[in-house]
Amino acid sequence: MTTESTVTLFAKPTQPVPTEPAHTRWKIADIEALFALPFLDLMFRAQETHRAHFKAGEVQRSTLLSIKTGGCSEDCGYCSQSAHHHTGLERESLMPLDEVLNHARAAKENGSSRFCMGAAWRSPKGKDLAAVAEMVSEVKKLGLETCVTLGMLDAEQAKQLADAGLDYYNHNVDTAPGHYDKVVTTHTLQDRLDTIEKVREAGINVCSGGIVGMGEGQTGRAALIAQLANMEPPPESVPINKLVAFPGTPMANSETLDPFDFVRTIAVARITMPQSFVRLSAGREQMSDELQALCFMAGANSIFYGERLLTTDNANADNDTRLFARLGLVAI
Ligand code: SAM
Ligand code: DTB
Ligand code: SF4
Repeated sequence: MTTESTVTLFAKPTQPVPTEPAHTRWKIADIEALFALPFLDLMFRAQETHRAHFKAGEVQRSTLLSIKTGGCSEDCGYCSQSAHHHTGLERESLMPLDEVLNHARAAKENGSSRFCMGAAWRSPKGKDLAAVAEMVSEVKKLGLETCVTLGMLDAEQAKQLADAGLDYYNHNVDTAPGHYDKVVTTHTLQDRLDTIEKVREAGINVCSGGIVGMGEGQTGRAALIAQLANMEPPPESVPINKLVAFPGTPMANSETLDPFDFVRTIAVARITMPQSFVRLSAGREQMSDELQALCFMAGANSIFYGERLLTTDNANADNDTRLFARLGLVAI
């Protein structure tokens, strides 16, 4: 039996005391060092990693639909749908199934492979979850992958969604652990991690990422990426959102992030999560074609595709088609 005294007896006196858990794959300092690389060196490493794990130029496309908009009890500082902010957004009830299916059919026709349904809830109630489970199984029948984002889940709810055939659950860690309570006070990062664990245990793929441009700084971005990259395993899908500064939210006047720091975040996500799909997510509408091309160079291999995100406009779909043709990108 190992006792404290035998450990002391056999431990080398010079051995450093570990400061991070043994499973820590990526130390924050190492991620910060990636961020600090000269831009071209970082891009080169990201391309090398990307090409070792994916076919360069293949980009997955997901279409979003807000199935329940506004009136959310949570106070997330970036969100147009929080009842705590005066954003002028109309609160809507859960969208009927036939309307959801019309949107899903259009997404399929336009070439998306995944349909993501989002609801402005802290967590779903029983009858709402049953309705969403039906949406999931009906959307799947159209030959689309399914993703939902409904807030916090308990184990039973995660199982219900898994039984409906859900492919992905989106639940973002959103920002650096040390910055979380400056952004949200009505739930904790630990609440989010608990839901992610339940989703994993139910056998659903995890979609989890964050938002940059909320005053987190480069160290904060490194801590956000560390949080994701050290998950066991890392999320299969990692959306990197650039804050959409929505009028009426506390973050409406946030300082705009240097576009190259956004590209760096994508590159660092690619290097630290080599097998994950890294999604160039919110904020694409404000990005030039050239900036988006840099994001693809940095290893982004997924986008939100279609005219709308949840409550804001997405990049124009016709322009996306042209951009894919101009860059030789292939939708998968
Ligand atoms: N209520 C659920 C939740 O919080 O997980 C699902 C919907 S919530 C709108 C989904 C994600 O959208 C958030 O976690 C956040 O990352 C992203 N998001 C919301 N508003 C955003 C904004 N203004 N800019 C960028 N991303 C945003
Ligand atoms: C994610 O990471 N980004 C999407 C999706 N998951 C649900 C949402 C972006 C929302 C952008 C602001 C809006 O349209 O309300
Ligand atoms: Fe609600 Fe989600 Fe918006 Fe937070 S991010 S206010 S939980 S809809």
